[in-house]
Amino acid sequence: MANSAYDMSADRASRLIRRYLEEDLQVEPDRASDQQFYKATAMAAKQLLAEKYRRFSAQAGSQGKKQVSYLSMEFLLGRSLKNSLYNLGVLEPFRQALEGMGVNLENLYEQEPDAGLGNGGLGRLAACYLDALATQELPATGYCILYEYGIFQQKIIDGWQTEQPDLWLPGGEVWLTPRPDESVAVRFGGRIEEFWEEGYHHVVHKDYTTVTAIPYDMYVSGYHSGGVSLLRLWQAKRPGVDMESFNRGDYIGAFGQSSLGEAISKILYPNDSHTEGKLLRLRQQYFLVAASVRDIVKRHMDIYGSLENFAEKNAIHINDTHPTLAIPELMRILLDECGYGWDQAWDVVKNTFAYTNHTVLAEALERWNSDLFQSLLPRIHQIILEINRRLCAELYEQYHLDSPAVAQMAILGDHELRMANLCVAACHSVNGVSGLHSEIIRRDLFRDFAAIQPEKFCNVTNGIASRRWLGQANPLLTDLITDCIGGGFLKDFSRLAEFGRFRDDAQVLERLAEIKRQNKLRLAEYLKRKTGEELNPDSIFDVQVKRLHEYKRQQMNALEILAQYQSLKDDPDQDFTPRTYLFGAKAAPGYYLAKQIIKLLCTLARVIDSDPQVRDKMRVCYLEDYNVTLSEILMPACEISEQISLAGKEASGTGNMKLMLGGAVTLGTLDGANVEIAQAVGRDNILIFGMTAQEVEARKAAGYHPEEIYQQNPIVRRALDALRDGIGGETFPDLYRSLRYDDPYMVLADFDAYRAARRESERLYENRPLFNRMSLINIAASGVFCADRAVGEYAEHIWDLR
Ligand code: 26W
Repeated sequence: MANSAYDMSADRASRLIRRYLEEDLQVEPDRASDQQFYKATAMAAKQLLAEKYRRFSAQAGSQGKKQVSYLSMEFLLGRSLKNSLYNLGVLEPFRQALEGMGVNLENLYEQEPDAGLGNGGLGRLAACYLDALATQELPATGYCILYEYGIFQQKIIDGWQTEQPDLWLPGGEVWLTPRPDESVAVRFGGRIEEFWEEGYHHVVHKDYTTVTAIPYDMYVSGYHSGGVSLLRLWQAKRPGVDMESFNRGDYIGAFGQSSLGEAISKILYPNDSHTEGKLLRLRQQYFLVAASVRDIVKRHMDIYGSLENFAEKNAIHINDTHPTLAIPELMRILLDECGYGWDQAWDVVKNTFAYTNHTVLAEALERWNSDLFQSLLPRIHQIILEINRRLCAELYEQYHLDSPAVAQMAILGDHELRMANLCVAACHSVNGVSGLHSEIIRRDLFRDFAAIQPEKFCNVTNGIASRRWLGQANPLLTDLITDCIGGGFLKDFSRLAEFGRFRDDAQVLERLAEIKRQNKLRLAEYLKRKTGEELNPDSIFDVQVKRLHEYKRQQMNALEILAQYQSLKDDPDQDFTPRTYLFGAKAAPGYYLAKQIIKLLCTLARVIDSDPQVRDKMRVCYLEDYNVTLSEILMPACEISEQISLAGKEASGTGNMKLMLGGAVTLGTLDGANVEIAQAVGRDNILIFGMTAQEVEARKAAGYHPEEIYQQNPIVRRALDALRDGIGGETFPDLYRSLRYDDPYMVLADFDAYRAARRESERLYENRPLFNRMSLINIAASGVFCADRAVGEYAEHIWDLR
């Protein structure tokens, strides 16, 4: 397909921007603010995106191409202006056009709020995949909810996280195109009546409440390709008049369906590791899938006029279990609205759906109370029970499994509906997000299913939108690589490997070091501007950025900082390379221990900073409100990438990939994609420490007693005692008790190895040519972690698109 190559001159860009300023915003260019210029430029970009999308989708439609629908409760997009101009290939003409009007494009970027429609890894992954799908020219639609409030903004007050609402639409809405004509009605509650008539089974849904789903479209352009992905975001509105009530003569009731409907798309649940079982969350989930499945069916019918070839032309992807109800919803449409028999409908469903699991934490596996579910979604409940009945019968009769096995695999158990089991039973493909994680799924989480249907299970290691973190966020490094190997790697990241040839080129290594320094300075200046804090660019930038969770072990990092501080107090003259410890993390609002860990980090920052003996050697910096935009400044400036989760717990990680791409050396456990990073760079170019997933299991089986380590290890004991007795006037009793007596994530077991690895990283860093060489090798090996590769694997092995 034709390249994006717009015939875009600075003149035309200028005319576009002026037109939006004058006609839409009613302001003369010489009087417009940066905010108005941002909006006009965004509208101009949106026009180009929409035109390109129309061409792309018309062509895909006319060629009868199979479509991917990516259902996800989260899309963590960040900002769109730079990405859109960059991917459309019109950045330079727009820059020039704005310059001609006396406006600096970089300043306009700063006007845009992040679209924070996600919590962390899962949501950011979905956003990266839209970019890669478009670049690969695979026709794809992402479906999500148009949350009025995205992930909360984090304010640290006196060391404690507080949450503030993230009202992103005032600046984010310019990217959205409302499509009210494609609205969909979604039904909740009510009751089901069934009867037979003329040999047909009829199902009638009565006394339900209707919520209208209004689509708002966003576009994500591919890079140097003709492809554009659509992201359709549903907004909930109660319909103006409820015709059922109206016709019953309930005039007031007809208008008064409260704000319940609107509440559905009000806010993103800020929780990424614990299911809450809340009714509103279930409403959100069904709202998303009912609107999306209806939309997919409608678009299919528009082209083909029949659902006979639905599975042949549609792949629907379920991003973790949150959109699972798309499965019974499609069954419902086929059975109740299209007159399909059960087996025929089930065939369509099975061939359509694929599921990705993103977590093995038991508390994150979704289960719904069966009664609550039945009252909200009576028909969907019936269908799930029938799926379960048939599943159990098949497991007994066809696979001859015993009751305990069947009870494990059943969808209904302990009066709860288990979403993961429904996904595994119904989908033709189940994948994990790294080699290790996919193994754990097969051997542990879903072992009974894997035993009978091994062919269903596969792995697709996560990937990132490498162009965003390299081409856009790290222009200096992009230039260096381009000088070395030419520019083609941005379209084909496997070519990044060619950069590895320069690992012993002293000049290139020196330039690389200088670029890192520039990126560190850029971060330091940004922080100085934002917070007044000053960083020492000559210190090691050691970074741990990700959601705050015990399994990710930010507390282990904190404990090591504390131990090192104590050690420097004892022996101020010891060899020690100055180090800046950077943290960025949001904690779920109700996760108390996580908030205490933030408080500990902030306390360490304060105590160390006010200690003249140590402050030039160590500095802890807690970055408030870590988000996509901050990560774009941070990733290129980092030297040591902390990936220290308890082995077996982090499904993949994607920050690890972004940091590696920026030239950071990973200091981590053999968990998630770290395993594959180690394979890609070789053991000499990564710092691996701690127990393996197998060793973790063995240690647990043998009985793990952190108290023994506390008693035997003076460094651990001293650091822990300080948590109990006080640091800078603060005590951390809950953290102390948790680590000493319970330590569910085995911080103490890995502590010595972690400390040794940290010291080893200093030794490597002191040998700068060697460290620069490691850095270059990491960059060169990161091509495989590009999302282009990952979506290529989904397309070929799971969606059957090629
Ligand atoms: C129901 C509450 C809830 C919400 C979100 C539970 C679990 C989640 C997500 C599945 C958590 C998540 O973001 N998982 C992360 O997914 C990334 C993308 O695959 C992985 O890289 C991370 O390792 C994984 O933690």
